[in-house]
Amino acid sequence: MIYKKKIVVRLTSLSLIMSLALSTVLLSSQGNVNAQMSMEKTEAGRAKFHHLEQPLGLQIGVVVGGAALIALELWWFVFSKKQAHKAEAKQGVQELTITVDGGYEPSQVIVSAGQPVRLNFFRKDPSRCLETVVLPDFHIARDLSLNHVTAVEFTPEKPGQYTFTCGMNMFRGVVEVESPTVAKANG
Ligand SMILES: [Cu+2]
Repeated sequence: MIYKKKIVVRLTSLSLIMSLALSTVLLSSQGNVNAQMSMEKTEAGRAKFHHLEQPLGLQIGVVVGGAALIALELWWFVFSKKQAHKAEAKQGVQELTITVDGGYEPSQVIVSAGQPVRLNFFRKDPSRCLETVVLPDFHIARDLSLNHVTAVEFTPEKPGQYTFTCGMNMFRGVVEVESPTVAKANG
């Protein structure tokens, strides 16, 4: 639910940015047209109408191109967005693998409250930055050995958002803990 809201907020801000960019492009192309027109006037006023058509075509091209860019951007944003991953319950433990490589993937995991969680951190990144994972809310700080899976276990009692970070708090992920009823309703 919270995640969906975030997407809507991000989409809105993205489309705002894109429309701003588009209007800037349009304005600057309009400026070019005006500059060209005034140049035509000084050179040969008669040819004005004939020459006006080309910039108009250019403008349509800019609009179409801009619209295509927006569509592409939206498509990329919606479909290539890293999704939140729901931990799968196996024998009473909600388990999920998180790849540690230039950050955490997935960086958003969904679990339900009151059930043990096991996050398997698979560290591929040799940088020392990511060698420790910290879950402050669960008083966990664990060293991750390179190219190995390190299991981190805890049981979240209350719904909420709990962050996990690298030792220096530069990379972050979030454990979204849902109440068991919500988790059931979402399937
Ligand atoms: Cu770090």
